Amino acid sequence: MTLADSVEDGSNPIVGSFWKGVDHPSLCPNDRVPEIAFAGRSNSGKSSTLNRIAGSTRLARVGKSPGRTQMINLFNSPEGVRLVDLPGYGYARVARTRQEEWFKSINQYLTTRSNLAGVVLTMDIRRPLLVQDLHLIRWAAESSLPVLALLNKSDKLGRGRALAQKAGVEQALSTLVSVEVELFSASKAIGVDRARCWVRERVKGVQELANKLDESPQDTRRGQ
Ligand SMILES: Nc1nc2c(ncn2[C@@H]2O[C@H](COP(=O)(O)OP(=O)(O)OP(=O)(O)O)[C@@H](O)[C@H]2O)c(=O)[nH]1
Ligand SMILES: [Mg+2]
Repeated sequence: MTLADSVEDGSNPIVGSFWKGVDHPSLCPNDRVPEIAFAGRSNSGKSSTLNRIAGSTRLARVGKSPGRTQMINLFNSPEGVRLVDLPGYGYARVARTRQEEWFKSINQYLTTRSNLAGVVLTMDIRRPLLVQDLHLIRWAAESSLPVLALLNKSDKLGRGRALAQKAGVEQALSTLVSVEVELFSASKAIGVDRARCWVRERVKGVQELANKLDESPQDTRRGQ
C-alpha cells in the first residue's frame, strides 16, 4: 500500500469564507477571534492545506509557481475561528527588498497577534526543516505557541520513505513538546482528519480559557 492509498477525508471540513486580504499585519482586525496561521516556505502548500482543511479547493488561491500568496488573507469560519493564509518565506526569485518586506510582515503578524491560537507549518516532505522553518518552530516553542508541522506532499514519496522522513523530523524536534509532526498531502487528503482535529482543539482551548476569564470577575461581582 502506498501512502496515497490511505486517503481519508471523513471529518467535517472547517468551512470558511474569504473575508479580506491585508498587506500589513497592522491592518488585521482588532478582535478576539482565535486565529490559526498557515506558514511555511513558498510553494510548500500552505494555501492548498488551508483549502483541504476547509473542504474547498477554491478558497485560497493556489499557485503553479512560488510566490502566489502575497497578502495576509483572512478566512472566517462560523465555527468561531479565523484561518490565516500567509505569504511564504524563502522564495529567491522575488526581489530581495520584496522578500524582506514579506519576511518582516510574516514575523510581525506572528509576533503581534495576541489572538493567535496556533500555527500550521507546512513543509515539503522532501525538504523539511529548512533554516526558516527551524527559526519559526523555535520561536513558537519559546512563545508556548502550538505548532502542527505538516510534512506535505507526502504523496510524492512511498510509504517507507515518508515514514522515515517523519521519524527523522520527530527526532530532531523531540525536545519541543508544543510541536506535533504529521504526514500530510493536500492533494491526496492524507492527514486531513488529524489536522482538522488539531485546529478544533486549539480553538476549543482558547474559547474555554476566554470563558473562564470572563466568568471569574463576574462571579466576584455577583458575590458583592
Ligand atoms: N503533489 C502535491 N502537490 C501539492 C500538494 N500541496 C500543494 N501542492 C502543489 O504545490 C504547489 C504550491 O501550492 P500552494 O498551496 O500554492 O503553496 P503555497 O505554500 O501557498 O505557495 P505560496 O503562496 O506561493 O507561498 C501547487 O502547484 C499545488 O498544487 C500536495 O500535497 N501534493
Ligand atoms: Mg499560498
